[in-house]
Amino acid sequence: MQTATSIRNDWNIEEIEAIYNRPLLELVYEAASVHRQWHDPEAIQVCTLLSIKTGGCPEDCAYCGQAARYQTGVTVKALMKKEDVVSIAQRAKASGSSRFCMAAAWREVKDNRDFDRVLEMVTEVARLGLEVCCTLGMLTESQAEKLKAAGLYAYNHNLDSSDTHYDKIITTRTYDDRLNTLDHVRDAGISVCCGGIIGLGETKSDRIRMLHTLSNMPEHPESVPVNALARVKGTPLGDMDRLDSWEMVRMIATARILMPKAMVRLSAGRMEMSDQEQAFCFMAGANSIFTNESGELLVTPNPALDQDRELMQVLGLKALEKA
Ligand code: SAM
Ligand code: DTB
Ligand code: SF4
Repeated sequence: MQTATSIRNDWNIEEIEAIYNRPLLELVYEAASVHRQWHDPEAIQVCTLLSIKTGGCPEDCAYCGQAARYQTGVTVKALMKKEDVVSIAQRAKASGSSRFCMAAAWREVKDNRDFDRVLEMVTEVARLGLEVCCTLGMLTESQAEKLKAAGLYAYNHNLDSSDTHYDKIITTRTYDDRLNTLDHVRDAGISVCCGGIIGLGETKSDRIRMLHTLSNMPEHPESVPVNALARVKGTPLGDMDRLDSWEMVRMIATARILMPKAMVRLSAGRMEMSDQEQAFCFMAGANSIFTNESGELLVTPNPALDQDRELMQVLGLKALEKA
């Protein structure tokens, strides 16, 4: 693969705006071209996402079905047993996943027995030969180091939205809290997974600002999940309008052009997309999806494994062994 485009960390807002606003097919064509310079266009990384601790979260994220303060009907579940997590990871590997992400509905990690159990899970899942990722909320430096020592490959911590829109969505923590955790992850030598959500009532300029923050990090995140809001009844954003999929395509294509090396993940929102809409996202440079044998992402529906397998076959895509 040739590497004609270079990696830049000095994008300015006007440049990003110009890319984002290009005529759609021109934008997709350019993103697809960049994609081919850095990645195998026939490969998609399938990541299994597992909620290891569900619901009852003290935070007030307006989109989230797991926040204790909203009546969403989600059943609170304590931290899973290590053995159960490891057997799900084994099955995930057997079904073609090369990355396994464990998510907990925590505001932050606390240094207690639950964290010790997560560290053991990390070690055992890593031993299976999977890229192991966690998303557990805020981390201190020493917690990031412990995760690294346990064998953690990547940590997911999203910006969620732009700095300017952030406090309309979450008030129980700040944008700087997010950035601090990301610094701790980077400093511990863990691969960074960081993206956001669109469809939260933000403006186009908010989306561009979020892409600006991501693409100007001293090192780009190795992984950029692009989520469309999965609307959950009972949350403040439960009645939002469905996001126009072309916005997803623009977001993915712009992320691909700004951060050519990153894995761009078509994350939440696939349940409401047709095969054709998803195919457009892959054309625009998305090269990963999340899946789970339960048919749920965390607490919202997600396409079944068979359905994804069929879509990949129709599009001639193969599962990437490892990124
Ligand atoms: N509690 C931890 C945290 O918030 O960092 C980790 C788990 S949380 C579910 C991980 C990410 O999932 C959030 O930062 C958000 O970007 C995304 N997310 C959560 N609910 C979502 C929804 N309903 N639609 C789209 N993305 C969502
Ligand atoms: C990410 O950016 N998307 C995934 C993963 N990281 C943890 C989570 C999406 C959650 C979707 C809504 C739900 O099922 O709760
Ligand atoms: Fe809690 Fe994470 Fe949901 Fe926010 S997104 S309410 S921190 S589980």
